[in-house]
Amino acid sequence: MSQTQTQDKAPWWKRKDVKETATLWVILSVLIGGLAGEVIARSMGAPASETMENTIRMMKIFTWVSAPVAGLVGAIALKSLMQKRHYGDTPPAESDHEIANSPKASAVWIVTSGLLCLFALVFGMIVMQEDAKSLQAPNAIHVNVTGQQWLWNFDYPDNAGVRSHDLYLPVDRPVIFNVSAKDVKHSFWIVQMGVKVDANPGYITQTAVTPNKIGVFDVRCAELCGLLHAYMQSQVHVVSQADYDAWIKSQGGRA
Ligand SMILES: [Cu+2]
Repeated sequence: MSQTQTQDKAPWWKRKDVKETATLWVILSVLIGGLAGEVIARSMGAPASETMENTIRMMKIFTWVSAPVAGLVGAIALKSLMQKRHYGDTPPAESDHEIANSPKASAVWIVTSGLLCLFALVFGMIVMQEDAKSLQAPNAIHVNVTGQQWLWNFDYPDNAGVRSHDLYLPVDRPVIFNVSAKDVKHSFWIVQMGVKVDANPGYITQTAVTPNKIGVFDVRCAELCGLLHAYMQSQVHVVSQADYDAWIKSQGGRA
């Protein structure tokens, strides 16, 4: 009894359980921020465009900013589970907890949440603005992308008649995709380039990217579109400008 009274009289930041929860909070925040950020970044593969580099950076920042929120919830939950156990039907005296009626705590929480949301909104808009840059590039090549159950068609309007099921792109050159669909809704996704846009029948949606790495990357459908949706995938070959010209020629185009 006397111990509870002494604890109650001490300011809240000097209480032992508060200090322990705070320590747990810091440890969990660092763990969540570090681990979750890495898992998110690595699960997408090495980035093959500046858009993807920006996206990964943004995901890492958002993870670090939200880690303390998850960390605080985890710390309080763990601390309660470990040291606030209670058996029987009579609730313990401290169950009538002060924080439940604290307008100050509510205000801090509402303002913090509001600021976090505002940060995510403004930051996201700046990154999206940056990503749209390639749409204005004067030297961009155009590719018409058509999704159908269950494959992708790539047409090269600068070289009429050239059509492929695998995408070929020159490195370091902006490309504008005019995306549409033949039958149902699909979603055009180049995983390692951070490009994902809906492919709707009867509409053309534009998106753009500048591939900055030579290699072979994954193209997938990201919208459940029927029985073989999971198999609706192909590849994008990012090659040098000379190899690209050679490929276009081999397909009957004039490079
Ligand atoms: Cu699909």
